[in-house]
Amino acid sequence: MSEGIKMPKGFLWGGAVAAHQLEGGWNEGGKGVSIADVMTAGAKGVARKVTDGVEDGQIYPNHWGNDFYHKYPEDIKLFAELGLKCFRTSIAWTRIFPNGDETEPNEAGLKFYDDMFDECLKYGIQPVITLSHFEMPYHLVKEYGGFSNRKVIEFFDRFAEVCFRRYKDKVKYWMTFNEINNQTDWRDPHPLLQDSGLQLGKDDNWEEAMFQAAHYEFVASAHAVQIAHKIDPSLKVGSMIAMCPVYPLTSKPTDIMKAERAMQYRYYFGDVQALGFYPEWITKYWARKGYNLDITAADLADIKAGTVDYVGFSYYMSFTTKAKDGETHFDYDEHNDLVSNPYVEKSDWGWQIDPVGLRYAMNWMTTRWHKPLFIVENGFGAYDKLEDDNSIHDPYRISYFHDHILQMEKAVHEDGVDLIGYTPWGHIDLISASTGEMKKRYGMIYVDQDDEGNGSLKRYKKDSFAWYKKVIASNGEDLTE
Ligand code: P53
Repeated sequence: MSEGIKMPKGFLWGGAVAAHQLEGGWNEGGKGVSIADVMTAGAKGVARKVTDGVEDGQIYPNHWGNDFYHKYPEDIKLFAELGLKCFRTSIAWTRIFPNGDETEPNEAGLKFYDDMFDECLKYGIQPVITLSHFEMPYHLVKEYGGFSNRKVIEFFDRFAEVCFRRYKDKVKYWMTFNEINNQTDWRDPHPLLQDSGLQLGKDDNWEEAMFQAAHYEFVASAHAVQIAHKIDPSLKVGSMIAMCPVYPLTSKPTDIMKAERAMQYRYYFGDVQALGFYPEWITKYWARKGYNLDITAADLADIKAGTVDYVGFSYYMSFTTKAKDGETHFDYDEHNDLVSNPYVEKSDWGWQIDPVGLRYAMNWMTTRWHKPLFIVENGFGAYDKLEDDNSIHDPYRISYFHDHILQMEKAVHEDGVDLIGYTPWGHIDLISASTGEMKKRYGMIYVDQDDEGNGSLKRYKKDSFAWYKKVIASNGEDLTE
């Protein structure tokens, strides 16, 4: 029995990773130090530390990743066997501009991606590329304050232009900033650092700093769209939004209003990048908070002229919120305002599992932004066990994918959502972004390595490999578990 629905011809089934989480080779080929290179190993409930440069005696899991930098021919061969039509990864900014403020790019870094993309294209796999996936050069953080500084827009523009020119014949789909709205959780220093290169002090206003940095990123992203189209009008440049729809806990009108404000707050990033202007509520919000942002008329014109060609998004989970007693502004504080949803289950890391939320989110974004969508991350982080015969049985992952893909197919076939492709996250095991662990695994391909970087680095197929292979081969029709 095949309960799935065939996807339209040319649908891009793929897999997704990010340079710093799998490449390793952190100081090879002239690469500079990135934010990810100064983040230590954390664990479930234990935050990763950020050190002031690379220090002796610390564990930096992104220094080794899963060694894709050396093993990519072997890995891409496995991706081809899986049947991938596309491969989403990022270009490590620090391989191209090691410090970020050079005027000339590093040829060895450019060559690495040329070779790696050629290896993909050899098998008919098209690379889908994120320019900045949580890893700006650490030098830009230290010397310029990351995106708190308007000057960093120029450095990003140069990086983007170099990449578009060099790879325009190999890469059609691009994204500018990974999960640009992750920083709505601005009370946590990590999203601010990963998204915007911000390192703030106790006395800074972190929320205001987030709005300012995000603004400069919107301008940089809008520039990138325009630069790409000038170089080659057929290039498609998308945004990348972390889509966790926020539900009201109950049908109490105040809960509904709270959830509405939460959606406005988490997704104004998408409004700006897809519609080309700031939503009405936000200027009132800034005024009430007394925020004074550097936003010029030229910036707003750029934002309007550089709306994205499509909306790339990640989907792992939904959120739920409720209003506090007596609340009147319904201000959303992501760090403190989320509650548990009694109707859904959670992963071992507490991420709520909600397949229907994916369909809901796809409908919501389509009606609001009217752009093609691209699911560029979706997946289930779990503990896996390598058996004595080198098999890995991961029915939980198959079931997660089954349920989400089915909802995705309904959104396309029943609701008319225009969807470019689907690239599950970490189809090969890699370093977790939030915890730095190896044992929070997403892959269909197992990598034999532990949290400290010990292991044979051998690759093994999990049960989900054969399952996803069949899904792709039937273009989404055969989802039988
Ligand atoms: P890890 C938070 C919430 C949703 C997605 O995450 C997130 C995050 C930040 O960790 O990140 C994306 O590895 C991100 C990837 C990341 C993946 O989700 O923390 O784009 O880099 O690895 C999964 O389990």
